[in-house]
Amino acid sequence: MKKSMALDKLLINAVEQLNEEKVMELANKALKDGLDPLALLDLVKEGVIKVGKRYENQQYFIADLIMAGVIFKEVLEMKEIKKHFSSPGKTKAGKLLMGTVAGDLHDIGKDIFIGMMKANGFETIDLGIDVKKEDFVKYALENKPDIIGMSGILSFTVIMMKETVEALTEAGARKHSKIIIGGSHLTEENRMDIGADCFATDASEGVLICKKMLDMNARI
Ligand code: B12
Repeated sequence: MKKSMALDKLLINAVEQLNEEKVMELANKALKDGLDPLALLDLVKEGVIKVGKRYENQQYFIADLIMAGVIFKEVLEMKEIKKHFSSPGKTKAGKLLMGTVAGDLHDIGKDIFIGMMKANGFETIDLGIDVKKEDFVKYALENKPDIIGMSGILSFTVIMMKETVEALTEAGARKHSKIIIGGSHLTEENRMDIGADCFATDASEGVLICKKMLDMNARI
């Protein structure tokens, strides 16, 4: 137990130091020692939050944010994580249409949510990053998803989310679809202002909420 706590700290540290090689070595070791793949992602997330703080304090620069993203993506490519995020087979729990809203290029949170929804039997359509409200509307009308998910990591994206929700409402896309917004900065107050059906600050919480909305049991 003591040993694994130490590994946790080492891993978070290695991410904060942007030591890619060390992160991968520790991540492999942690999984070999039996760490849950999702717990590993939480540790890496803790590390990149520290990178973000250093950026805010001007100890780190944009190149360092880029490196943090590269490291996170490398962890997401590990076979244990990919396996965890793969679809369980033919089960069709529902359809998710997902994108990061206009003006925002962050896609790691979006990809984790998509992975978890896939693992829960959802068919997923990924619109990518910097998605215009017109595209959310177009693909929502075409695909009639059960859930429309929007990711926004930058604080100002609440404005884009609100405009996108308004456009979806005007186009009648909400007849078939529930809207979930996600991002660590979001609050219930934001959700009400934006007009989404629900919000989550964490991907696994988002899956539970979606399953609940569609009345199913979640497998996280
Ligand atoms: C890596 C990174 C980048 C990379 C992104 C690479 C990529 N492929 O995504 C790059 C270099 C592109 C980048 C750019 C910028 N970034 Co940046 N970036 C980060 C960093 C370090 C990590 C982000 C990350 O991946 N976190 C890990 C994931 C797993 O966490 P997450 O995104 O929050 O997602 C979780 C939840 O939010 C939730 N979730 C997310 N979406 C959804 C959706 C649904 C539906 C659900 C249910 C849940 C959900 O689930 C996820 C898992 O639990 C953060 C620091 C931080 N505190 O997050 C800064 C940060 C987000 N960036 C920041 C800034 C300022 C920028 C730039 C403006 C910098 C600049 N001057 O250019 C640009 C903006 C570019 C743009 N237009 O988007 C600020 C944002 C400040 C703010 N409050 O708005 C942060 C917080 C850093 C800081 N502390 O200052 N960045």
